[in-house]
Amino acid sequence: MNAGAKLLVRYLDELAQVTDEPGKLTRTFLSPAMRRANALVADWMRATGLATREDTTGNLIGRLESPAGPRARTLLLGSHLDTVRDAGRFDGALGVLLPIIALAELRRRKVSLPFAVEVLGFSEEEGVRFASAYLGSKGYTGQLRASDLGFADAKGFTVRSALESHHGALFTLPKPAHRKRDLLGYVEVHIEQGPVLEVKKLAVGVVTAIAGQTRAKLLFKGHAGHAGTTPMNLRRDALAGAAEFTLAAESLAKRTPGLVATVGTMSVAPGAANVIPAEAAFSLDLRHPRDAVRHHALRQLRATADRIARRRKLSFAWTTTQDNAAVTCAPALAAALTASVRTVQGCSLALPSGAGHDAVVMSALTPVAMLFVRSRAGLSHHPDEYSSPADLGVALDVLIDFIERLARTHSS
Ligand code: HGY
Ligand code: MN
Ligand code: MN
Repeated sequence: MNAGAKLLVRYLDELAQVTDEPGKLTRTFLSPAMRRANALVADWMRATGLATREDTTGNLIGRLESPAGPRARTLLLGSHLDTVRDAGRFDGALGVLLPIIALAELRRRKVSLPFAVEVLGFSEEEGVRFASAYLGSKGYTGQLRASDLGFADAKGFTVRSALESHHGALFTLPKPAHRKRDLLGYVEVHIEQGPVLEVKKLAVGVVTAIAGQTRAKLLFKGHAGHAGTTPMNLRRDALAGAAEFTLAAESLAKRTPGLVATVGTMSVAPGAANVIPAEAAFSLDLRHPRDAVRHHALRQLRATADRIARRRKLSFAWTTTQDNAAVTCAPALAAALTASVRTVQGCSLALPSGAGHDAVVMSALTPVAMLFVRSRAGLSHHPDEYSSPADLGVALDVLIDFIERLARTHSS
């Protein structure tokens, strides 16, 4: 294992100890653990010669100026530092830490870059706290909207109140961190979170496109009642309605190639074993590589929910909290990344991403490309998420080769 990969493994392990939930890895938007994570990663950035700052959306930014001067364009690298609940230690963190080590290696080799580099640690990609993902990269690219600031977490804090208490100042919607013409592109290294590279026995691959994604909050409302005395035909059971909808979403996805549907959270009120549920509030996550298929599935599921509500005499509400179109990676940037993969790995593989990534949001500001690293058993969003040090070493060599390749072909 090369020295860079060894250091990367150490960084990943150390960062994985920074959590809001002792005994498991959980770091959510602007939490105490996120503050500590930003501080730790900023130390590593500064040790590599990057100037660090945190923007008003809580993103950590490490910047390496170019000897070519302030007019040089900038290459963006990065990923997210927040995690899902009980997460693995690679999702997001890998894409922030690996570029830091790649830049340290280029400095050791005394490689002078004709462009500046920014390593980005986004403050919120998973959408765990506010059910709306990408708040970090939306802030960085000037795509945060007033409607994003109104989402509330489980304790009733809004995005706006969380941001203002984090910084102790009023929050104003940020402008894009850069002008399009000042950027060379955004490259994100990320674990595949799927089985393809493992099946193909490859350490890394290059992403072709990222699936479109819709997330929504759904609410069925019925009527509480006595579980022992209320006849079945007189009930207005909100949880039974939500369960019927969940199975309908699953069966629609099973019969629609490429569609995935997930109900990941469910809360029931009043929540007693002997009371018929009056309310069932739950989430829907719907994805497909083609937007037309996803939009058609959404129409079908809304109609299904309305039918269930009418038949069970329930009320129903649907709030879309996120809707991202599918994104195609920039061919020229992906081709350069593929050339580096071929140089290091001997061959490359192009594959789509079913998972969402900050690259989706970054694509509005600059061309994007992604490098995937093999995930053992395709497992992710789980503490057993794993990529081997050997594969991490391959990814590191690919990014180093890619940056040098860009430097050769680019004069600012
Ligand atoms: O949910 C996703 O696709 C990503 O892990 N945020
Ligand atoms: Mn994730
Ligand atoms: Mn991720």
